[in-house]
Amino acid sequence: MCAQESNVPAVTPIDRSTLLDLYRRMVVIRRTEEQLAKSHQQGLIHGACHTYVGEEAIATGVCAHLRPDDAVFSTHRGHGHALAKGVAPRELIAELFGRATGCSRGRGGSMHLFAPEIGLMGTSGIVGPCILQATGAGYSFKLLKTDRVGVAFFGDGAVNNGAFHEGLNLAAIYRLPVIFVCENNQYATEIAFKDAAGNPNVGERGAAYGLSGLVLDGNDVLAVHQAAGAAIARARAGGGPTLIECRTYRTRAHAEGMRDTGYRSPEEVEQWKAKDPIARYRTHLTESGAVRGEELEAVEAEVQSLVAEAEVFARNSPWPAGATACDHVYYEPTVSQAVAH
Ligand SMILES: Cc1ncc(C[n+]2csc(CCOP(=O)(O)OP(=O)(O)O)c2C)c(N)n1
Repeated sequence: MCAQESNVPAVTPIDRSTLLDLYRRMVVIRRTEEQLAKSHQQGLIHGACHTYVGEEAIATGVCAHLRPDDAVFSTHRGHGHALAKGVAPRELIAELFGRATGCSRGRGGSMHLFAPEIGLMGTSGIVGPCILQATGAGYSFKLLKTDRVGVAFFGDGAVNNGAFHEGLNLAAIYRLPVIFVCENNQYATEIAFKDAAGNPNVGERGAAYGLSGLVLDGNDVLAVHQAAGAAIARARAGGGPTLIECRTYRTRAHAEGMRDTGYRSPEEVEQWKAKDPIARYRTHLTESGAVRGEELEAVEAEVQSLVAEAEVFARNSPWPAGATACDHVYYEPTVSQAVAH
């Protein structure tokens, strides 16, 4: 737990079905990522594949509070955000396999996941702009007088980018309904954040822009769920933006197939594996008596078959037809929209 966690409101009780749902969402992300890592080794994924293994508590805790009409913008490490926002494993795996049944119809691959119908407004291989896109979404939600929120997920590698400064400043000026979630996994590829930041306390930077900033244990799904819930409720009620720094760790290489030595020690990786968010949560649930071990095993078994079926679905899906290469690339208004314009 980090010192600034005193900013987090007192924990309110969560009902059993939500407790189980949080567990299931994390397990869906973990098993899907493990499958994708295997598929990458088999040559089924064309292009990069950055997994979210070790960071599942963050997307899960935040997205549990979001509605389909809230907008999420994410990064190159976006599989977990897509799944937590509601993309089905089969649509995610098919997308990474480049198939027509993928969430971006096979056009995007790992780093360009879109499902606007459920508010996944895009993941991006460019570090930083998701902060500005979420700020823009928040601006439009405010102009439209809705209670919708924009959420940006980004890594520590994005916080010394100008987009961070511009987005947080604008959101604070207009008190926009935006949640800025920094997933501080301590490294940007092979650069340690402590060597790249004059002030490595990201949550503290919120005060410099005039908005609330928190630092959380990002491997504690209940802490993330609690803090994100309060921040999202405040944003919906017109209370403005929040910056949430979640301290976490990626336990696999930066991307599948990349070397994972020379910049961090095996001991450090092992120390973080011992803080695995899913194992920790499982222990908490069973030891507190909130949920029985058999219930969690049933969830594991259900998710295992879900992901296995999703992989078969993706592998058997067709490639996009050549004649459709230009479809789904630009916005295509319907006839009535075109007339209205
Ligand atoms: C604007 C920009 N600069 C550099 C890169 C190259 N790049 C790809 S991933 C990455 C590291 C990102 O680290 P972080 O934001 O902390 O996310 P993480 O990979 O740790 O989840 C970099 C520098 C890029 N994609 N975009």
